[in-house]
Amino acid sequence: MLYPVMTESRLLMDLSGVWDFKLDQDGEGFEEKWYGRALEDAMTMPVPSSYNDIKEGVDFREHYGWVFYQTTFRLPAKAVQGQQVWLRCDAVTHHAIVFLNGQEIAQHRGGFLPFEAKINDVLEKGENLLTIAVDNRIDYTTLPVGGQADMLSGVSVSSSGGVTAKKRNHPNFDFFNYAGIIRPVKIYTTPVDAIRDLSVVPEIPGIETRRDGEPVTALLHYEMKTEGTGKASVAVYDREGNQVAFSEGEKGTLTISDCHLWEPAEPIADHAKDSGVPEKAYLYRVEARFGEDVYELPYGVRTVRVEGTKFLINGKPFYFKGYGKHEDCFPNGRGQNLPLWVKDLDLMRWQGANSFRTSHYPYSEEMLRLCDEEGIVVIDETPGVGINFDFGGGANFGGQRYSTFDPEHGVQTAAHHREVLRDEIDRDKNHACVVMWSIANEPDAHSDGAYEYFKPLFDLARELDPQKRPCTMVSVQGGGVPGPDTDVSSKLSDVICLNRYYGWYAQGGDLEAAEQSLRAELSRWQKLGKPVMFTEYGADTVMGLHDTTPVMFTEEYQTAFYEMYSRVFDSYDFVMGEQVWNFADFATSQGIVRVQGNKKGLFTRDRRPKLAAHWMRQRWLSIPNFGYKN
Ligand code: GCB
Repeated sequence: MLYPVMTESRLLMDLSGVWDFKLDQDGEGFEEKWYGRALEDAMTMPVPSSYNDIKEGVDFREHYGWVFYQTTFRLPAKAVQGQQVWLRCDAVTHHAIVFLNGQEIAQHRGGFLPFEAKINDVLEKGENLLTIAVDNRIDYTTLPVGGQADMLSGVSVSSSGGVTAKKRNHPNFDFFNYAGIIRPVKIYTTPVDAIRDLSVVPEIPGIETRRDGEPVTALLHYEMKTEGTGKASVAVYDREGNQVAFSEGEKGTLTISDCHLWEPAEPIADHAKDSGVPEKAYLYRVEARFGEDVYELPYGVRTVRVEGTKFLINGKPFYFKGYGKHEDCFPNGRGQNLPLWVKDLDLMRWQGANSFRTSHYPYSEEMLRLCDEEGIVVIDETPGVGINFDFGGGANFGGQRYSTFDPEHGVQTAAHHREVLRDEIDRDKNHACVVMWSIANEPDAHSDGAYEYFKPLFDLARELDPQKRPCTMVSVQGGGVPGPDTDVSSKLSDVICLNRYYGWYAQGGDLEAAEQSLRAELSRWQKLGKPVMFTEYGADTVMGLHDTTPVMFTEEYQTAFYEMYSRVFDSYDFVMGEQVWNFADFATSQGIVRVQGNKKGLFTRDRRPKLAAHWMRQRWLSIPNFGYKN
């Protein structure tokens, strides 16, 4: 689905603002048709934002079920006359039903990807009443997965005899289940004959043997999807606005000679002198025309490929330095926060990092556009998290021991997983920053049924992605002896991505033993001959806790932990990346192992650096983006 932009043929209106809002605590909103008239006794609520922390009290934070959002708008008649008019929700978490003037116009499952509906037939000339009902319930059929008891304090249900005061969500994942209209709601127009999709695939002959600085010719293979009739063409413009390539037809190849490649940015050496737009993250403007319709796309030209144990960007071995992250802040929750995201990318470049993973769901399109512009490399993850009853125990706290893929009692997410993967690739396929798809985070990759569940998803990703990026699934430390023999990612993933907590959840406080286990495991993966990277490793650290002996939870322990892991990574050539857990502290459900959230950030939730952030900065500033291990 194309990101909506304003062009000479398209209008774009953003309905962000303060909307009316009501919790449907007694489950009567649909029966009473709240969507058919102005919400009674409504309160104010910003859009976009999660609602949980905006208003005070447990009723908001722990709400279970539906809420209703409402606003009104009028459209300028002349501007929409003779045009297709679309309403687009960038993300509503997790399940949405949209009503316009009392009529249902869209339903959507999944909280992190866009959906849209054509609204011409329902639009009124004067005021329009828009209502979005949002459900935050998660269970065995949703992604992320909800269980029957909290992952972090799962014992509570069985040891309390099953007594709970109110129905609640039980996330089978370690981040707060923020909900609401978390990204903007927009209206856009297109002419009747319109471009519906555009995909652009780079090919750079000779890139593998090119020396830095040598001129390159790039071929861009493009394909448009259109509706109606019209003449199609695509032009490419450079940063100065010069046309550098042109082709006619809905499908074709554009040739850019002396092409500027898109490359990950260098760290910012001097913030005051930095222009902000890294020279290396070069973006062209691709302009597609069909009849009267014009659509444009910022576009970076680069190639990505795995060869042996190397991850090649533009034919050169890239070393990932960065983080697992979250879209998380106070009080917006997972709601769009442009100042924070720009700040985060600046902090990354301050620290010498070059990448992050969109753990554990697709991030906002605004963030990906920023990463294209700022030269930050992204591993794009689906919301496939919590597909692991052995680890999270979502189904098993009553002692049942159901297997994750048990046809009757296990997860029922396969069809939805295909749906989100399809939509995510469709949304993000043109981003230069996206270099790999992560099909799932820490699924049960050891049990019977894992291969059968995941193989079709890998096949689907490889079929759907026009750029054929590498695919991975992020491996959990659990479910037997960690290593390639039991983990199906060894068969499926192009890059082995490991989340490891030796020295924290295992061998906590004993970094010497942790180092031995880490080395032992790495030597097991080495035999596979695939690239290996760490997508999580970290220790909870409460800012301000110090000790002369590095003990758990102190800033000294976090630093010692990262020193140990870094030493190990540096001694194995096939380890081609390190992404710490986590960029910043973040909110989680309540539980006995979380003190107001997960504290494994290098930065606090309000982005102050812990001791280890400075240590990591020294390390990463000395590691080049390319050729670190040759
Ligand atoms: C993990 C999960 C991540 C958690 C992290 C932790 O393995 O992938 O979502 O937050 O561990 O801190 O426990």
